[in-house]
Amino acid sequence: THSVIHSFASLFLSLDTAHLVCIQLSLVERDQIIIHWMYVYSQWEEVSIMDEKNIPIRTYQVCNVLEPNQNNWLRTDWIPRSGAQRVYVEVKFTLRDCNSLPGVTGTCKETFNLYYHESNEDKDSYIKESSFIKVDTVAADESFTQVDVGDRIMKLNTEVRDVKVTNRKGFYLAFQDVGACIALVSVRVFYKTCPLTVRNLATFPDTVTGADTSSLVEVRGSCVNQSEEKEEPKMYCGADGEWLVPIGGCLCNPGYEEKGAACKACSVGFYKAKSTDTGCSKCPPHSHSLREGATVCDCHSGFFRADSDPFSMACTQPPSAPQQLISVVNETSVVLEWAPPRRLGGRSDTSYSLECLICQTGSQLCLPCGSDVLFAPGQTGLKTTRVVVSELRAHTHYTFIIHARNGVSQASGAGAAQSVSVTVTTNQAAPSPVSAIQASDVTRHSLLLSWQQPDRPNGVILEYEVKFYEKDQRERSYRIMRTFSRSVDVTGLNPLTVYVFHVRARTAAGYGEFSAPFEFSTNSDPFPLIGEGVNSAFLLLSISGVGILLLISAAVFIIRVKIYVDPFTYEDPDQAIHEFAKEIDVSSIHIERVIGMGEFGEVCSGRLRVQGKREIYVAIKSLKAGYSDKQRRDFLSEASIMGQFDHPNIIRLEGVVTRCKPLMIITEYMENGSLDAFLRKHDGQFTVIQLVGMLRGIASGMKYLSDMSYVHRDLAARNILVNSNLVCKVSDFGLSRVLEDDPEAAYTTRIPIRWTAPEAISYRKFTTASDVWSYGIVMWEVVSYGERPYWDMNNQDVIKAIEEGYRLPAPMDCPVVLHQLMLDCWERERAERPTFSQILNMLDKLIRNPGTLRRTGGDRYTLKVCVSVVPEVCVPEWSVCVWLQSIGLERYRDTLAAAGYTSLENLLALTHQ
Ligand code: ACK
Repeated sequence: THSVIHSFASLFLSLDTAHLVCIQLSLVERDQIIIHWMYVYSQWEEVSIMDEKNIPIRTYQVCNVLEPNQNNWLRTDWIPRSGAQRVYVEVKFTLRDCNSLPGVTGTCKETFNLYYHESNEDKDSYIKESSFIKVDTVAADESFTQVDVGDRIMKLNTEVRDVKVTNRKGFYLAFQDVGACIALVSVRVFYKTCPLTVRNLATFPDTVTGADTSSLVEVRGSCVNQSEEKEEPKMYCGADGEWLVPIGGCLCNPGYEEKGAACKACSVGFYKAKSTDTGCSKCPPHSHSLREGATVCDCHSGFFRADSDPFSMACTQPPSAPQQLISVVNETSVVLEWAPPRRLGGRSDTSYSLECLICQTGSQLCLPCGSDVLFAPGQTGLKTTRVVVSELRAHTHYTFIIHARNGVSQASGAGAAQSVSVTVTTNQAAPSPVSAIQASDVTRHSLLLSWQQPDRPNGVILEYEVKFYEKDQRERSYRIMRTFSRSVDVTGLNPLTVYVFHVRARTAAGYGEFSAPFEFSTNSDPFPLIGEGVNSAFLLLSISGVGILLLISAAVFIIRVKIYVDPFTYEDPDQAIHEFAKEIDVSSIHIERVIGMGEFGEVCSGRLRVQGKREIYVAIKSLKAGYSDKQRRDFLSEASIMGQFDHPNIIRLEGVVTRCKPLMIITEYMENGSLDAFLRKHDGQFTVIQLVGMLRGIASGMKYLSDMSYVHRDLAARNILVNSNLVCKVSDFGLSRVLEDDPEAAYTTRIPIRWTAPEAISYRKFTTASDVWSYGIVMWEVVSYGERPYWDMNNQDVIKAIEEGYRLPAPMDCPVVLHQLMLDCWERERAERPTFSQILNMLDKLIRNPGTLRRTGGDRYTLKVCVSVVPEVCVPEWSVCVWLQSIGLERYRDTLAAAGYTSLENLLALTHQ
């Protein structure tokens, strides 16, 4: 009825006009109908058709190509997103080619549109068209369904579109037909994942790709079983579901190796120590593994592995003992040398250590050596097979044990067994340096110096020697004091002056090293500084106490020696001369005659009358006119030196004349002049005892000079003067030493080569010991009555001969002991020459026992020189003639022949007389 239709139409109008309503009317009664309706999306209908293979399939179809303005929608159910971010929609469909449809006008379309709408829930209700977002317009891919002769051929199109769905839990898809003839065969909705995979021993899970086509999802892998992370394993999942760029990865644990994409345990007999090792390795020599999955191989019994050994290294053994230990003792040092062990145990890290024990004589008791013993290059961890052990005690038994060790000695517990030992006894040695020098009781001019005994005296200390000098003077001039005690009172110092002291000890083995320098300054106070605020009574007591102490020490222990002062250390030579020499008024000198020529001018004899004293004979040396400053200084220096001496065998200085010209040096007068000329004049006229007496005098003078630390440098018979009592006195000071300070002077004609010790010739080492050498030559001069040493050999030949060990032979009738003493003075090593004190003692003994002088050598010096002489007058060669010629006495040839001395044999019987 109309009313029904009307009400129905109003219902219809209330629906969205965009949708069609499918209405079903059921007649129930005559006046009653039931109206069923449902929403349908336009004209799409579900139809069963056959596919290409004639298999029935269900499709949605629409084909309103004849009517304009088509808008037919087909919507899917709600599709849950399931974590996907981009979904792919694969649509399979057939599409009719508009041209293939007869009678269709411009209303026919050949595309449809794909839409989507995101939603959190399955609303299952109406969604407005405008809520959908268009994905794409889909066209047939040239795969229109064509019309063949009377029959339709289905051609299936497959189109895939993708869309980002990230906002809601799910979405709907919708297909909009705008007037095409389509059959939707299938719609497949999917998303992509990168599939579970194992890369670099790390597992990467199935991973949903990113939202954008270009996005990469970073995924962290987890290490497979029995593996550990080497570097964080990472990989990127690309939008197309492909894994890209693996980074980092894992390594199989120790005891496991990579096989396939997993870690498998090492087999028996194999091991893998570290995860970084490439794979399981066979156990190294002398080791084994009994179980699978070993991380290390165990050493066979008797073999060991050091903590530092790599597991890949073979197991090894400790070394056997060192072999062939040899010791060489040198005073208080011992050199130990040995050969490496016979068995090194398969290792190259053998090292040695040295155990040092002091063992008591006659007992088994040994104690470790003290820490003061030195080992070079060291005591432990030695790689060499030689050690020098020094600073040992003298005369002591030591046991040295050499242990050989290697890297497994400790592990094997056998370190101590691999050793070899030797026992030695050290020799005599000089004392070690004294230490802890102290100064006390310091005054303007004195101080009390004390010190500790050397750590290692190495014997009984016979005395201490103290050497000291003003710091400013360095060692140009110094003084020496000797004492038995460990302190000495040093006097005669200058006030407020810094002095440097060195002390050394002497034992039977000789002097030790000097101590390190000890500096101390004298003060300006005449009394020792005791402290401030001391009362005068205390001061008085202290002073008298110190006085008594000084007296006692001086009386009992201290040998005080005056030390010579070098006048050249004075800036002003006149200051030195007036300090050491007395100025004489020229009017008190009476010159009588010229007796010779000296270095600087005439030498005269005369008389000196000093007021209050008796007139004495003097020698007067004068400085010739026209002298230079240097000549003046050199001339006066002799007096400055001589003036410091006071000894019966040293020429005595009476004084100087410096205030008027010519300058003069006045000395005691020596009636017999110089010794060499005197002896030549009295050839053969003295007894041996007289000659030894002269030598004793010279030795005594020289001892005095050496005690004063004065080195003469030109000791020769020509520089000894003889007085009327045959007393010999040493003279000629100053000049020679000045000249020879010149480094170039060693080979100048000024150096008295024949009298000078080799070390003084070659490197100007002028010492008391070189004076001793010269003294030996003087002895020879004396015993040979002024013969020229080495006769007429030239200087170069003399130097060469001495160098080659040649020494002057005993002069005629020379007592063997005297010649032996000469030879002692000519020891090449200056330390081995006797001191003047020893010489003096020796000569004193000879004088007391003249019998010892009786034995003379049969060996005549003449025989030794003959060989170098070419006989000219001795034709045919007659040995006596050759000898005479060599000594310049060929004029006696006939006399000797006449007396029956025709051979050297009977010549030997010739006595001095
Ligand atoms: O051999 P003579 O006579 O002794 O010749 C020399 C010379 O002067 C040149 O040095 C002699 N002569 C030097 N000093 C003295 C002295 N104090 N007494 C005697 N003669 C001396 C030296």
